[in-house]
Amino acid sequence: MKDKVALEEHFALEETLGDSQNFVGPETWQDLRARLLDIRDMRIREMDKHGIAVMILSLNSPAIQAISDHRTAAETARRANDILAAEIAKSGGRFKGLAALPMQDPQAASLELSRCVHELGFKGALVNGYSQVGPTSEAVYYDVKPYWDFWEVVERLGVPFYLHPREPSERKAYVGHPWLIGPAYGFGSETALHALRLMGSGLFDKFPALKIILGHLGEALPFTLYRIDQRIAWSPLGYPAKKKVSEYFSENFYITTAGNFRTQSLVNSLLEVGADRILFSTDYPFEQVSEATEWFESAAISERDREKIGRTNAVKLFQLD
Ligand code: GRE
Ligand code: ZN
Repeated sequence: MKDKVALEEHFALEETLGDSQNFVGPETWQDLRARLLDIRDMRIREMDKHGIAVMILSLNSPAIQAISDHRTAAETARRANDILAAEIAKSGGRFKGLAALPMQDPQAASLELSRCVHELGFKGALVNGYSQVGPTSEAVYYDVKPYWDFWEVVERLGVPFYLHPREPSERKAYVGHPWLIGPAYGFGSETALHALRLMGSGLFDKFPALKIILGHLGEALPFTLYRIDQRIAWSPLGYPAKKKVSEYFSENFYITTAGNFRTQSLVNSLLEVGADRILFSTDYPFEQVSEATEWFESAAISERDREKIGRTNAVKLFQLD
């Protein structure tokens, strides 16, 4: 399939590069490092070779979210967004941008997102989970009330918010099992929990037009929706939101194939949310574009769904031309 669009695709600045180093051994790091820093050379070659017309780029993880000083977080986000905007301008339409945001300070995040959308032409935001805030580096999740003015701005701007993983905030249960903490498992369970907090808080009752994107085929949520709904309905512990989790998941969420190239999981997702809510992505350079593409092109789905997932859903969601 030609002219695919991919939207969980990362780059790094020299100063955020170190955040990605611990996930790989020294043999792999040299290559990963070069690919994170490169925007135009290797990346465009990969795109051309594998039929990707446009990549919507975002900073690596956790980057801004792990900077506990508000001002440094805001300055670094601004610098990353300006650098990305300059690359986009030189790319002849091959790249678009998702803003890095200093979520430590909801007002600064609102201002930076507005700037990125209005002045830099960005297509939305990508945030790497909870933020570490203040001297204790406490983990702050975005369902809490101080963020609702921010969400109002996101809704008004009409752009999607990509909730991307980072390592879990609670590590006690992982002690002695470091292999679980990162992208193998902890990333997904942390991000699914954050998404569930957003849904259960009633955020989408107040701001029904919000659009949240999750990678990795929804961080396993499509597989668990039925059980979550059933057990919440039965629970005496209270659930502040008006609709079922599965309803918010189908109305306010989109999921991408980033880093989850598995037909069984894609078919489960299709059965839960339908082809209009699933978008192709690779998770480059943490994944290979070749592997993502070869899997996607031959996955046992209808050609009409392949067209939607590979391109037209993204064109609509991001108003690409
Ligand atoms: C990702 O962006 O999803 C990612 C990382 C680091 C390691 C693996 C991975 O940020 O998939
Ligand atoms: Zn990613």
